[in-house]
Amino acid sequence: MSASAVGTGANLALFDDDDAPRIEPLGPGAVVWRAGARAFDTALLVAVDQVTAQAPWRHLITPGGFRMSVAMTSCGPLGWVSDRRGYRYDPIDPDSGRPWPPMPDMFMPLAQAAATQAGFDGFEPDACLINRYVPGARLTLHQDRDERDAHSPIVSVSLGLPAVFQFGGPTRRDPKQRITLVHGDVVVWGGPARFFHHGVLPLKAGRHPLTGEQRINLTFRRAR
Ligand code: MD3
Ligand code: FE
Repeated sequence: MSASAVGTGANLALFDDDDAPRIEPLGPGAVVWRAGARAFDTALLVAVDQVTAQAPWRHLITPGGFRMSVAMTSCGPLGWVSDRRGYRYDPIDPDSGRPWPPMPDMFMPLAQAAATQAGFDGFEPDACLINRYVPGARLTLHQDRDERDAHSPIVSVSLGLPAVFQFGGPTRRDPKQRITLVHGDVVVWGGPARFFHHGVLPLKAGRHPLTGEQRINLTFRRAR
């Protein structure tokens, strides 16, 4: 068995090679930290359950009147809201009338460690959006441009079933790369990539030992 061992002398096989965290550049300002969140997966999923106990999953309605196939919630000072009035960041969960739940303890250090590793020091996210995909759910090609802070990156953490992520360029018709994001992958989108078009293809059916028939994605943003 080959393994990346941490420590000297001791036979500490913490990771199989497939599970060992490693960094892959993806494009201008975009970096994938493969398996970067793998060591915290169970704690992250417990924390997601705590958030959704206070701010349950919901299917937002786009300004065009379509129900999103992805279920969402948020935590932290700001959450993302969509309705027929448009998209915005809001400190109040419209479903409860209360502030969004706080970010669970390990969220901030993980997001900051990822950002720092990709060259974005001092990342102070004020919103964490949580997306839930079941088989067939998808996110059509879009740009994230509701955040007022254009200098901060977006950090995303994938948990559960794998997804095929589409990543284009500054215009809608730019050529697109497809990359598969698996359980534990962390991606930092900064610099020019911050405003590139992107989307998620319909989730394929499957079962993940920790999440069942779902994919959970966390995105950390500085919205204002
Ligand atoms: C590239 N979420 O919530 S995460 C979103 O997997 C969103 O749930 C996807 O796109 C998901 O807005 C993708 C990766 C991601 C997030 C934000 C980006 C990629 C990005 C912003 C700019 C460029
Ligand atoms: Fe997005």
